[in-house]
Amino acid sequence: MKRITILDSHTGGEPTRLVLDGGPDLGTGPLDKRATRFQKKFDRYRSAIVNEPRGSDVMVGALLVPPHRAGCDLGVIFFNNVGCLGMCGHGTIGLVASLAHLGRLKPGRVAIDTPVGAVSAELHTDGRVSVTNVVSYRKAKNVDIELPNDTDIPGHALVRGDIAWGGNWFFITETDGGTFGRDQLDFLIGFSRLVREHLGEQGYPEVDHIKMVTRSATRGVDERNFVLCPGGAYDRSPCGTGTSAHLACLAADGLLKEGQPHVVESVIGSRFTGRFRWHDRAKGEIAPTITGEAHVCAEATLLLDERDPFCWGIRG
Ligand code: PYC
Repeated sequence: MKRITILDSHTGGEPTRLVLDGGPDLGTGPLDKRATRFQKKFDRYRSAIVNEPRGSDVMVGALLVPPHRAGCDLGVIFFNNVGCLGMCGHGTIGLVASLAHLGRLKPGRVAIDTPVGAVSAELHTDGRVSVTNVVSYRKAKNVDIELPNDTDIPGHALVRGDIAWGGNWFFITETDGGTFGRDQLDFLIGFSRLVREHLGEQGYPEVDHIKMVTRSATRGVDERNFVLCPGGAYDRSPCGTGTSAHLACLAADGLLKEGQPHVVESVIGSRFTGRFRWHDRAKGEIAPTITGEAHVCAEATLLLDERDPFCWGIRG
């Protein structure tokens, strides 16, 4: 029987399962190489930890590893129901809150190595966490994606959006119609899946997250969003990497000033506040900071019994 010690948290409703002990030994070296090793040699661990019957499509795993980059205090590889993520904003907030719960972190800053670069997180005395993410930027503005007319989602033949990096690749499309309430989830999921499928066909196969933005009806909230994750689940949190990518677009268009707060609400109403500093204004590169809070919700040991036919998770 294999045992994996975990600590579960959620950040604005989006779960993070931190693996503390019993995960695969990925050796040393740069984290992108270790993430590749994880996927090539130990993918069954990923599935056992986050997939059903122990997890669900919405679960994000966080494997705590020794850092490689100089100056980093710890390293993390995030993963979900289909593979590894470059970075994860809600997951980093969950990681910091979890380590604070264990008494391993005190308020202050921590430097974290990830497969896509170093990020830094600040644990505030009130428990909120601010994550300064990897440098984010817009790669392409006003990309038109053609959808076929014969889908069961009528009236959406052309979708216009930006392609931006925020630690993961996003297609970001804005609309001023729609409340993005939970009653619209079926439409939002179906539509965004269709967009992603056609992005791949139209030359953007790297884009695996779709972010749809609308106005929020809540005073003090700047946008409401819906984010489709690579494995088909939607982000219950306002998505830290998606917010970073969107801040880069707003900054490039002059719609948000350096340091100005931008409050983002998810489809379930949880909130992050984003801000940015210019990293390289001429190149449109920003250093985004996302602030949110996470709550720990379970301390547990996963049991992996080889006699169980679903010991390594139910793979999609
Ligand atoms: O918060 O960056 C994020 C994220 C990515 C996928 C799910 N959450």
